[in-house]
Amino acid sequence: MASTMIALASASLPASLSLRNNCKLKMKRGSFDHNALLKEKRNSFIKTKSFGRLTMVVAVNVSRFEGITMAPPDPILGVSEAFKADTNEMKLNLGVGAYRTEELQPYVLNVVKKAENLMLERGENKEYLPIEGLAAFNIVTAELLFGAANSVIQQQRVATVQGLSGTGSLRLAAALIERYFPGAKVIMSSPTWGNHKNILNDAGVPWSEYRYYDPKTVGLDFDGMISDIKAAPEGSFVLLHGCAHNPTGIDPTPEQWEKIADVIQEKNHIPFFDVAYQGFASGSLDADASSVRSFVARGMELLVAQSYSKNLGLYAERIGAINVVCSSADAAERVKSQLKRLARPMYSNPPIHGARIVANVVGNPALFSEWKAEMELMAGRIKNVRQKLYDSLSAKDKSGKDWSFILKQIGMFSFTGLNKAQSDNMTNKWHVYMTKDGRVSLAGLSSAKCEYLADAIIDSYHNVS
Ligand code: KET
Repeated sequence: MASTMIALASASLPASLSLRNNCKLKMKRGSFDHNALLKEKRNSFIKTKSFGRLTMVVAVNVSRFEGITMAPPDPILGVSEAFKADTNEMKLNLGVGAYRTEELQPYVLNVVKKAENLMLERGENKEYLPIEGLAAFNIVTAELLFGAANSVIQQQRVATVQGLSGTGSLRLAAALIERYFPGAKVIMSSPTWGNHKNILNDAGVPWSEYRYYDPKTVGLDFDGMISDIKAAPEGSFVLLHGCAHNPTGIDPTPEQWEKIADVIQEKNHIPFFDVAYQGFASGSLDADASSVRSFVARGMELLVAQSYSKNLGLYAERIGAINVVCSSADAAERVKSQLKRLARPMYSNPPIHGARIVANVVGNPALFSEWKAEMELMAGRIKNVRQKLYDSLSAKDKSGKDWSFILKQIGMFSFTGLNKAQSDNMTNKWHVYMTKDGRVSLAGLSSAKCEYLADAIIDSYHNVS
């Protein structure tokens, strides 16, 4: 914290000195207001020193940022910080959704390494990208999402802008909603990824929740979801997880998706998809895009934020995109121009490295099929530990509790149903780091640790209320 030293009074100089915004000490030749100084001293750590007729006032540790309070740790990324600080050797980080190997090490995909080698060989430069990002990336990312043969692509009805991964793309979409649909509400699932609320709050977009998770069935509250979407003001944006719903791991069935689309169309709502796990729900990139594609096939206008953090393991490269499907190419062009206008003062233009990796992997048939195989391996490893965790829980828990909901969930996570106190016990007693809503990232679990995790869950579930 900054320290300030101020000469307050000298024999010859009258002075009027503002120490803090709300305090002024007036002085005349050779004298000054001791009472005011004493008062200020009490309020702001001021010390005085006298040297004959010269009085020094020393203000220590007075910060202009004193009014700023400590922010709480982030509910997800804060967990990784706490994990790092733990020295227990049994510790497990099941907080953030980040893929680990069986050895619990971070994983850089082989196709990513190959794409980076290609980039080095080509000696590409580091010039600024245009505001909308790398053209080759924007083409392949929309194709990966909608399918290259999709009419929205053929008819150039998609405004695609490269974003700062999923979060930055969602933030750009939120800024577009705030500017061009003032007062429109975003409705989101209860629960949802915690950052959705932060993103909309910071963009000044009003939001509310629709029912999604039913703790009684540990499944989807489909009727609640439908009636809440129906009840939302006409023309609301409906935030939907394209696949592998975070944190519940519960997705609507294809038939349920159709009904959701029906209600959204009836109410003139606009679907707003968050696709952060394409490939991680089923292991197939195409299957995981089917919800979005079925809405597009109905001719609906919609928004889709994409992320390559998980499926290409490009977490820190911050690569993703916002896609706005419009009813005409002309509208798409105008939307794109406004997305660029919103991006320019926020971050000017996006980073190039991740965009080149994606463009190289998706745009190169050999690397693309290699990626799909690696994707299946990652998704498969998670399915294995999911099964093993279920087996361990069922074998060890003699209470007769049915743990089969774990097998019904998909994607990187399992929503265990543990409450905050039980999740605290997982961390404090068992050194298992997870989010306080009871979510564990199975992508951070190895087969070797399944039994240990099952012991921790059983203890927390039965012995902590
Ligand atoms: N959407 C969802 C649903 C999501 O889970 C994440 C990340 C993102 C978007 C954004 O990811 P990005 O890295 O900006 O592309 N979720 C994990 C990490 C995080 O919270 O930032 C998580 O839930 O653990």
